[in-house]
Amino acid sequence: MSDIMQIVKDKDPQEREFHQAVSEVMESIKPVLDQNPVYRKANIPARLVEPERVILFRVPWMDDGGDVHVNRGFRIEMNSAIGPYKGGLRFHPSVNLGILKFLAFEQVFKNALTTLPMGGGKGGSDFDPKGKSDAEVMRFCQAFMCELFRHIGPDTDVPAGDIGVGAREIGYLFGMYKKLRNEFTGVLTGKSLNWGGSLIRPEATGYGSVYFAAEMLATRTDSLEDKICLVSGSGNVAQYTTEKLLELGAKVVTLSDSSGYIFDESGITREKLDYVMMLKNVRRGRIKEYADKYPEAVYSDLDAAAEFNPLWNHKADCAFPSATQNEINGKDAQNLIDNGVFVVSEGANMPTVPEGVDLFLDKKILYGPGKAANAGGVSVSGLEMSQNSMRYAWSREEVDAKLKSIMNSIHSTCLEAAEQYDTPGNYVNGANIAGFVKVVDAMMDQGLV
Ligand code: NDP
Ligand code: 2IT
Repeated sequence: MSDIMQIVKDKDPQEREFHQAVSEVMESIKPVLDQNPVYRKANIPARLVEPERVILFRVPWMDDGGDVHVNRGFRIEMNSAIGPYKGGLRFHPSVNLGILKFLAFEQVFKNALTTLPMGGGKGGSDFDPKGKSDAEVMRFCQAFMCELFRHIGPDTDVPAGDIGVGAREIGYLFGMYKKLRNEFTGVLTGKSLNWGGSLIRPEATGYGSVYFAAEMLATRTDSLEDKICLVSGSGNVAQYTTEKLLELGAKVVTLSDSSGYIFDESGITREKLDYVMMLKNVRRGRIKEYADKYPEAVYSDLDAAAEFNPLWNHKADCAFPSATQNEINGKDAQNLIDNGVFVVSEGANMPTVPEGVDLFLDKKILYGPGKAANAGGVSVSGLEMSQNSMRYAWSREEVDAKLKSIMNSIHSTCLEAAEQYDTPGNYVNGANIAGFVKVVDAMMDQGLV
């Protein structure tokens, strides 16, 4: 296993997030490889860490003032053993190959856990939608799709949203795809309802992360009722995590963006959440304004270089990191535990550094890693694909019931795999092992391709 990590690091020394994601999976699957020598004989670990295909392209676009800009576009087609490549697009200035490879790698195992036939992929651009006009975002999306369209398709590769890509961007991307291909197909998920989207897709990641937390609590005959919850982020995942927590009787006291966070000890009510949704989704404002509107809340700036993030340093029962990777460092993990947090359900992808993960496991808290806890989003994307193929739409209740049942199944699959390999209650090992076995068995069946 140290060999494979050495190979990965030697090949791409700068891809730190990718090394982090690979290292965690490789650690979990050691006993599976020991018990199944055929996997090593087929050199499965080396095949898993090399994307099937990487597409990197120039995206030239013009701003409202007539100036020309050039961004980088990417699509990582990581693994198609169990279905077409599937995974989101991220538009954020921090995007690079290493970040997208980590996300695509995680996506392979996550998608395998959903029980739906989806391979793994991820893409995006270092374009920053913040502060851009709708017209600029549209021109960027069109320019991006002018290259991406030749690589994707409803049975080949089906992108969706992620950070910086929501309903507005999916609309512009779909419009250009349809024009270029002269085809109306389910080539993207997260579409708006009146042209092929699925009910509950916007809600799915946040709702799923809360359903997963509820399942974890149920193993200790406990529930989310009256639990105090810390939520980070204020985008798609954070908003619907908060919505479902409110519905289940929990109290949410924090939200954040990359500039700062609010602490509202009295709790974020339905009315306050409606304000956040308008602020973030319509006005595209900053979370700071929440404290102007609701003076009982305290706003603090966040400093990414600080020793710890004060958002994770409040008395609480549960934490729902829903912003970005590595947002919980070792000190934050210790602060969470010291403040009484005993449930962590990851809406974001890889939000906890390895030192924090080890601490959570060591202290036996209920810790749902992203590839299990946030799989609700891609699951309903899979359901959107099914509905598009059937040219049919399920009701809100039907999709929500399927989402709930998928999250329950992911939860029990993780527990069973963890138990089978002698680490009961370890959802990290459970998710990595169960996802791994499903994908590599398909790879073995399909031969050396
Ligand atoms: P959004 O773009 O809707 O929201 C992202 C939120 O996180 C914003 O509040 C943003 O603040 C904050 N954020 C982003 N980058 C940083 C950063 N570097 N530092 C601090 N805060 C940051 O994205 P989503 O809600 O869709 O995604 C959030 C997380 O959930 C990501 O990790 C994503 O990969 C994951 N995820 C998303 C799924 C989905 O269906 N959308 C599915 C599964 C996982 P600001 O506005 O200041 O940038
Ligand atoms: O990380 C993720 O699972 C997503 N951004 C959603 C992917 C999808 O295809 O819906």
